[in-house]
Amino acid sequence: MEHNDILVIGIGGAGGRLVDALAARAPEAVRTAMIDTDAAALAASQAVSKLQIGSHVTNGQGTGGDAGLARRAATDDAEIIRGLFSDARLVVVLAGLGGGTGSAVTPEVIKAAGLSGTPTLCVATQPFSFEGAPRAALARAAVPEIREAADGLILIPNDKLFKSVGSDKVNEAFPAADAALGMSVWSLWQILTRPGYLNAGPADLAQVTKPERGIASLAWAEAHGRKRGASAVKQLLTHPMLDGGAALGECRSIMVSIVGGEDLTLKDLGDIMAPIKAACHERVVITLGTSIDPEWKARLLLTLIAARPGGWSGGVEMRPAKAQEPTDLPITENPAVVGRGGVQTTLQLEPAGRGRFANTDPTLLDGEDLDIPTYQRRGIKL
Ligand SMILES: Nc1nc2c(ncn2[C@@H]2O[C@H](COP(=O)(O)OP(=O)(O)OP(=O)(O)O)[C@@H](O)[C@H]2O)c(=O)[nH]1
Ligand SMILES: [Mg+2]
Repeated sequence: MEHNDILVIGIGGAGGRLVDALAARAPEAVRTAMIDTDAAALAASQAVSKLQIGSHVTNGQGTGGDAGLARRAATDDAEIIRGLFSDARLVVVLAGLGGGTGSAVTPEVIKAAGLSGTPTLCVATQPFSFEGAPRAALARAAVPEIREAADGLILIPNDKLFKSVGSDKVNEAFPAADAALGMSVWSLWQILTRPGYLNAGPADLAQVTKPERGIASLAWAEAHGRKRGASAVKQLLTHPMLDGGAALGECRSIMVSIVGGEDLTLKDLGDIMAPIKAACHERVVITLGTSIDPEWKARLLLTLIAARPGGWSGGVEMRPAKAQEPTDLPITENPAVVGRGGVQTTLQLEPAGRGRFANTDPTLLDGEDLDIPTYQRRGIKL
């Protein structure tokens, strides 16, 4: 994949800031766009292409959390949105769910990309718990729609993102969180466009992030010095985004990306991969991609994407969108469904997730979180 085959689009205020954080890492390399209903946010953006939508419904003021208004903006200006994708081979959409524009325009942009035949990966943040119920509801409503339309979805709960940046001060934590996320997306971009000897392509990325896998999460670690491999993997396996690493035992498919300098050794790869493999389920499919960049001499950036069938703590929890492939889960058929040759419709149960255990430490047994109902852990539809 060429470096300009990937178009990165930020949607709404947060999406725009994430794109800027990414572009700050690789100013000339990344092809960027921002779509917003807010003229001032667009003016502040560093994106190469800027698209103001819905000016007749929002007057360029943003939607103030009104998803209906944002949806109208997107449908009214669908034609110009479609124009963005013309020669992209992969569209990466970045947005903050919980705002009007981010929540309602993101699914529309992804659907439009799909109609033009362009695969999409969406990386979206979920609102802080202190932002309140209406924003949480907007974000929750957007997720199934995005899961339905996107080829891949990675969800980043802001509560956990900010826990990972090591600063409590608002004016430090926001730039640091956006920079960390921008850096992780950059590492994926780097792996796809500048592969090393161990390659991971868009198909591998889609395998891990496709909605049928569950909810994909992203964690990262940067390290330098002689023991950088061991140090990076230690950080990664205690990363808040991976629920401290314990939940990896449930993930059946992960992707690891390593960006390093020309001094990256096989020993570094071994130091990194052995503990990751040990933390995962014995039948996990691991895809490893490396990228060598002279700028990363004596340093390395480790990024891991893992999909967990029941979702992660602090985020949206749900059953897998569709039945898992037979190789993924030990129980693949429900005898009640297949045995009598009839068709049983799926009960429309609320996604149970960890329910009232959502904010507690998982009760782990053999890598399984017993706070998640068994039918959900096994991917069984009732
Ligand atoms: N990580 C991160 N999250 C942000 C940032 N700014 C806002 N958010 C999150 O993103 C959500 C949406 O906020 P915005 O992006 O400002 O909203 P919008 O998409 O522009 O939507 P409207 O302005 O309501 O039309 C918020 O509820 C926050 O949870 C940011 O700089 N970084
Ligand atoms: Mg806005």
